[in-house]
Amino acid sequence: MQTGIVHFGPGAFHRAHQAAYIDTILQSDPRWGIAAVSLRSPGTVEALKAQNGRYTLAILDAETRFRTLQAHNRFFGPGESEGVRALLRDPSVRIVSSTVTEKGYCLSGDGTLDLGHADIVHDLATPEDPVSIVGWLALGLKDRRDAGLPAFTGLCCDNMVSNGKKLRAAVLAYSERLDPELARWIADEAAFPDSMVDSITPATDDRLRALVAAETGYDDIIPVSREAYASWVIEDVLPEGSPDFASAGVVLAKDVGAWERAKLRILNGAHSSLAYLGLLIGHETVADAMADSELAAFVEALIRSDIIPSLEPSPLDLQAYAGEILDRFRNPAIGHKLAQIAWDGSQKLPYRLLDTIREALESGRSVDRLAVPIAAWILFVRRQAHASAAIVDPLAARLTEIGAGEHAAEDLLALRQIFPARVAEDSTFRDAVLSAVSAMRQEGPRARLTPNA
Ligand code: CS2
Repeated sequence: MQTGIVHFGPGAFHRAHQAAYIDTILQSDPRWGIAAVSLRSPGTVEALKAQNGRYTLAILDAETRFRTLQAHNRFFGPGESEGVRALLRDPSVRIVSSTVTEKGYCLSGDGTLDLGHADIVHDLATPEDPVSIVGWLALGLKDRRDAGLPAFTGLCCDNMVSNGKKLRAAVLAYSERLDPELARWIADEAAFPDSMVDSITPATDDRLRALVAAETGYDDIIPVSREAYASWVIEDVLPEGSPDFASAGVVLAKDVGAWERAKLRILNGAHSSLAYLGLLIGHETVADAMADSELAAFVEALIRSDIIPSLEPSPLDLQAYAGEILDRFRNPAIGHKLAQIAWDGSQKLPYRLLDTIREALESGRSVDRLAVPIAAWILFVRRQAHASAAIVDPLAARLTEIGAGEHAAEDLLALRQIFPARVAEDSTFRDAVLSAVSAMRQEGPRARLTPNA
């Protein structure tokens, strides 16, 4: 197996999703082994290396299946940046992909590079020793240009709308500061396809390790699990000499936007709504929340009556797609923790719910129901802050401070990194959120689940 892909962020989602597709491609084309890069946290890479890249993918659904994957053949952890740099210069590497979560791209609330972000400030000061994915892509591409080699493709696999365009714009804005010639070269030579990635993948825990050991006899430290469903749509701008993604079932499309928006707004929007409402009610997993008929009916109404209208017209059959997603949420085998979905709300709400709300406001549709999950997020932040419980979020310190204060709802809505002015300053939206917050504080988290309540 050779190495043709370098991947930053080899967490559970990457290993359950992209690596499973690449593992299929590798059956007939050995050029596309993946180098796993995790320069900040050693855990996964060390374990992957110790297992020689081999681990188990447990498919937990109507049927349970186990698949052994072995798509990674190089491993880079903290302190191994030189090796990564050398590999990025290797012309056999054609794809540099990433799953570093939304916050890993160092973007501002408007989706452009945050030049004041500590990692970007660091990388601009020491561009030969970057810490951010943006800095790494720019350095790798600079080395390629200097060596007269073709550019590699930057493939973002995180849940952001227009993820490739955002990554491209971020890399260009960063390079422009260092070397405008380089920025022009990257703009002309490197592809940054948009992509939509989808498969529900809970975090790995000891229960999964025990299940895998019992069922396969392999004492795997880093198994991953996911549902049977998986999809990957990549914008069809890959240069010649890229892996044959289509041969593994990846859809190559001219315009990924319709898929991205539908997936983020319906699946992820509903997920985050279930997470905050479900946690306030006292549920633990998505399947538990879906077994709560009042909550499930609320989320279904949210999707069908509020989210889908924001996506129309669409080339997709959105009502059918929504039905499939609701069925996937009911999968009892997967044990997907609401707390995991609740992480990083400040990064997720904009793509998942606030874009829908902005469009509803612009079209004069009601935002009463859409305001309920936002109110639930506010009450979740408030509850965590008052209980001195952790908030996992890049804005955690600020959220905890505001959440413990007198005017948590107003002050959270004033955070422009999350709520754009044209949403937060719209009185219809503000009134709807503040009224839901006060009803839910007085009557409990179910106060706004039923219509006309
Ligand atoms: C979830 C996603 O953790 C979360 O926030 O909404 O990871 C979700 O499971 C995936 O996007 C499904 O493709």
